[in-house]
Amino acid sequence: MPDALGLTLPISALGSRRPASGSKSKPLDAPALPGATSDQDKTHAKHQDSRRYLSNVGGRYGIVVARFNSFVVEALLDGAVDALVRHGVSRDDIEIIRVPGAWEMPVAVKKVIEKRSYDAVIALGAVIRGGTAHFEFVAGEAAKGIASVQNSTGTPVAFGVLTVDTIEQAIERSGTKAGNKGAEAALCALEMVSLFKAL
Ligand code: INI
Repeated sequence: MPDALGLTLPISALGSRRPASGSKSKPLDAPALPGATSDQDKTHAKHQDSRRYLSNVGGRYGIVVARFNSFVVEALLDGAVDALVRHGVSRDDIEIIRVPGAWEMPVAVKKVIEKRSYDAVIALGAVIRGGTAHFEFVAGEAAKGIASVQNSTGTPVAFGVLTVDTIEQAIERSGTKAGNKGAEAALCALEMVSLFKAL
């Protein structure tokens, strides 16, 4: 095939993103993510698209926040709101709903989904083992309950509930050396909304 200089290039020199002549595969119209190989690019093209455009996702979000261990959870909330707003979500499209503790989160998330029909919900809390003998119950039921609500309603519910052994570990994950799990949960919510729009 002649190039701009009139030279003939082999098909392989055109790069892996152009389908071979006669191939039924569609050309990909978006650039590959840095580091993606051609095989990854083809296999995960749709998935990658849903990650690519997080800035234009939009959508409406409910954030269900536990008051227990609020010194940590409020930092998760700051991280989550910051991540949503930085990716273009309007503050008017974010509602914050507070509940007493992680135990109350599943039923609250379910009610919020039923009454508000958000595109996604973000559940934020912190269950710290050192703080209670019933850690296993609270953490286990919060996780199971939230998963169950997500699966039964079909609305994405990002799990931003820390389940850690110590207060130090909680602090590490709420905006210090291990990042901010609230912000990470918000990015997951954005990605799921983007994905569901694209499907
Ligand atoms: N709730 C939490 O969110 N985190 C905890 O670490 C915690 N501890 O340790 O007990 C906790 N307990 C409260 C629980 O979630 C309920 O609010 C309470 O049992 C009333 O139903």
